[in-house]
Amino acid sequence: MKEQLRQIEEKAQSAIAAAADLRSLDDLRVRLLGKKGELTAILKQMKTLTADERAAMGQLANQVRSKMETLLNDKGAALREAAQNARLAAETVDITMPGTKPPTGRLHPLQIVENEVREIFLGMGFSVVDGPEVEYDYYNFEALNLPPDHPARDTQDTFYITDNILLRTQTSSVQVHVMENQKPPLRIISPGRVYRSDAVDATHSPLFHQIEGLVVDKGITMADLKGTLELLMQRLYGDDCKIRLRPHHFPFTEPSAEVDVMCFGCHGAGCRMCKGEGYIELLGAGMVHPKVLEGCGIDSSVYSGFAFGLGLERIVMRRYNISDMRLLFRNDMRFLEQFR
Ligand code: 2NL
Repeated sequence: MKEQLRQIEEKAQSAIAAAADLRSLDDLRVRLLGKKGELTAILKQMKTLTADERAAMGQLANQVRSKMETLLNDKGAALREAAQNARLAAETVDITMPGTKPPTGRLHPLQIVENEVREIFLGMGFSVVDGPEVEYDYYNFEALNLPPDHPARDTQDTFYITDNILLRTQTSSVQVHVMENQKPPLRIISPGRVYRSDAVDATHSPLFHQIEGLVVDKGITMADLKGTLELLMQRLYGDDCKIRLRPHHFPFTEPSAEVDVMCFGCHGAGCRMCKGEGYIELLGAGMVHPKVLEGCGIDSSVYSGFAFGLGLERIVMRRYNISDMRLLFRNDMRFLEQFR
């Protein structure tokens, strides 16, 4: 029996030493010390011994048991520490590694230039107003001196929701709302999407962007109009930029003008880009028609104003030398990534 105990201890010692992980060590603990374990089996044979022998054997068995327990516990601690160390090594973060940059978006060229124009006008004391893209016929046409059957409606054919609700063709509609609801002095711009029933080509799109401006106060003249637009163009294209007003007709302004900017290909001398003109047409403007003011409840004998409308696409194409408007709407990343 003594020899058996010695063998159990010897076998246990090498088995514990060989245990590779906590699971097999646990199995081992059950096998060595459990109710069905080898040590228990020996103890069960003790009833065949004399009292003296039993005492001596019991003591020896207890020594073996506590020796095995100590070995099991020590091995358990060693395995746990090794597992912890392996995990720490595996999870080490090298804080000196360069990070992976998430791809950042950037502004669309239309937005870049719109923001620039906004800043220029905010600097001149204008406020920016927004309004609905779905409008009543009244705000898009009638209030702007374009009654039904007016021939100029042909050039601004649009998409109709009902007979008198449509997609706006200009952001003037926003300014009509402002004139109805606020008293002069007014200094506003209204940027936004507008719609026309046009076929798509290199210079046309059924959806495009406009920035309109409106100033109404006592004593506003054509000189204010020219000064304001000249400053805008100098901010956009450089301090030596000049503008030129040519007589034109719009139903909502009188007098009206088309505004040209000096060609920056040739600085006014005439070249291929401006077809020898020295100037390039960029926007339309004029003094707000008295009928438009009166229709909005503004006394045209006290107040006068100027207004202008410019197409954002045209400005952007000029600025970045883009020859086809469709590029602005195609969402091709190779194109869009070029703009800062
Ligand atoms: C163009 C250029 C223009 C206006 C827009 C306007 C707005 C109000 C009153 C009077 Cl509320 N006018 N806007 C004026 C002149 C030109 O846009 O080529 N339009 C067809």
